[in-house]
Amino acid sequence: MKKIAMFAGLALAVTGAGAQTTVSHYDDLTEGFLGETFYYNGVTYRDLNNQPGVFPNGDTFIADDMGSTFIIENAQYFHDDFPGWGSPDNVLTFGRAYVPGPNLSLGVIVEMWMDLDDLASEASMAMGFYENGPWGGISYHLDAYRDGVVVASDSYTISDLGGRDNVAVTSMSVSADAFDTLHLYAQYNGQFSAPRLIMDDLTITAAGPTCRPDLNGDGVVDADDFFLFLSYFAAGDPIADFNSDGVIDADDFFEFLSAFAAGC
Ligand SMILES: [Ca+2]
Ligand SMILES: [Ca+2]
Ligand SMILES: [Ca+2]
Ligand SMILES: [Ca+2]
Repeated sequence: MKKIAMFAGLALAVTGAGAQTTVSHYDDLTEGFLGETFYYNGVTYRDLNNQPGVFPNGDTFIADDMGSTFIIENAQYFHDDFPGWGSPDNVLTFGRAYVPGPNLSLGVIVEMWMDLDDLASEASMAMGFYENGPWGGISYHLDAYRDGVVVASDSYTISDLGGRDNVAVTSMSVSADAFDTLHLYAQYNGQFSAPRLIMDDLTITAAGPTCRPDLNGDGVVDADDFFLFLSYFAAGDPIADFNSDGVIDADDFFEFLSAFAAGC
């Protein structure tokens, strides 16, 4: 046990020193349509605007009404108006349309998913949008998932202070030990909604080396983790699917045992 604890301490030290951060600035891409799925900088963007929903005024829309194409928009004028926000000149936006050249439109976001090549511990994004009427009260949400389970969330509610279509900026961020997928979506009164959004500088910090059999995350692989695995296994908890094949069976038990015996 002493040896295992020592190695765990070493791994944590490496984590602190070596956290690697990647910023997706989109500025090396060409303005235009990217399609319904695209890959950039270790992130697969997919399943855009595949949900029906409502607007605050009661109007409704159906799936794909809002367009399901990712778009690189040259937003030079926006960057001129909000110096320090994002990175000139390109942003990522959504839906059906863009304005060629330095002017821009703010596309429509209902939802999208971002699959990460590598486990991450932090993610953040710069956001530009319209606030007040007719958008007031819609909220943006960013959920981080690990193996299909939400492990961190952030949200931002659009103000409703009078006037309409005022351009504003904000950011959202999530952090957890490790996550593999991000879900960005908009809601009004618990249903999907469709505000406008441009985003820039998606910033992802890689998760440190993980010690899988350390189930309780205390940095030591010991009997507590063994009994924790047994209880997940008995309960049919997805965490007990140690080989990630969607089934919890004896293979998972033996795979956990060998990882447990190997330590970290
Ligand atoms: Ca443009
Ligand atoms: Ca940019
Ligand atoms: Ca442990
Ligand atoms: Ca399994």
